[in-house]
Amino acid sequence: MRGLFITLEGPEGAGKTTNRAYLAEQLQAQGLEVMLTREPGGTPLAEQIREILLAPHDEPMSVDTELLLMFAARAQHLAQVIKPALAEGKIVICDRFTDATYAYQGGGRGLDCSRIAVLEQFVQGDLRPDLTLLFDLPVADGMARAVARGKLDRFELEQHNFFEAVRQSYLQRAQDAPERFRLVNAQQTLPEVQKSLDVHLVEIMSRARG
Ligand code: Z5A
Repeated sequence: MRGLFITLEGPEGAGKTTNRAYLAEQLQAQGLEVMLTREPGGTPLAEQIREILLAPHDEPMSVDTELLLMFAARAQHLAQVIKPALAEGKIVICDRFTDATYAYQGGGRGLDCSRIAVLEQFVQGDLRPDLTLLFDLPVADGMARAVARGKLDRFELEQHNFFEAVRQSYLQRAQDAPERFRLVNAQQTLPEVQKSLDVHLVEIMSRARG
């Protein structure tokens, strides 16, 4: 038996973390086993890599270093958490995964996506998310939410153009793989966003029950 691998994606302040908990509650209320996790991170070692990635440093981090650290954390996360949970038949809901690498390191930093694809294959083999909810909202709205929340990390200190490229990259990926992506309008109020998630919850429940 293999579980279901759901990823949540989107730019800053899109509400992934907030809605991750909502999705889990709804699924658990139906008796389904859910495991919530996030990237970069999800294991003690991968969380240490996350700290290196998110903290501002005096020494600039090269784009290749950033890319390799993302995949190093992912390799650890897959081995320790994601693959075992899927093997136990759980629904894994992961806040960001490899689409974020294509959006941030590819779209935002301008790395050639073919290099990301090589690492994706190396680290993941054939494993890909079954379903990806893309929480989309204009950059200015997401940044306003992130700023209101407090101290900004190394990524959040980037400029508007970077985030616009990230958003466009996500939207392009969703357009290229409509069978996997579901678009969520994250600009709405939280109750409206959660209401719009109901249709996706029905799909997740039906797929989880096979
Ligand atoms: N990154 C990368 O570059 N490459 C990769 O491969 C991966 C990641 C995996 C850390 O990710 C960084 O790593 C991230 C990309 C990069 N860059 N940044 N920054 P993260 O997911 O941990 O960090 P994040 O994107 O900054 O998450 P976030 O800002 O926490 O966004 P969120 O989880 O989508 O939003 P939230 O925390 O649920 O909500 C933000 C605030 O808005 C909060 O105060 C909420 O109460 C509020 N909120 C949420 N929804 C609403 C609505 N609908 N209306 C009003 N207010 C709302």
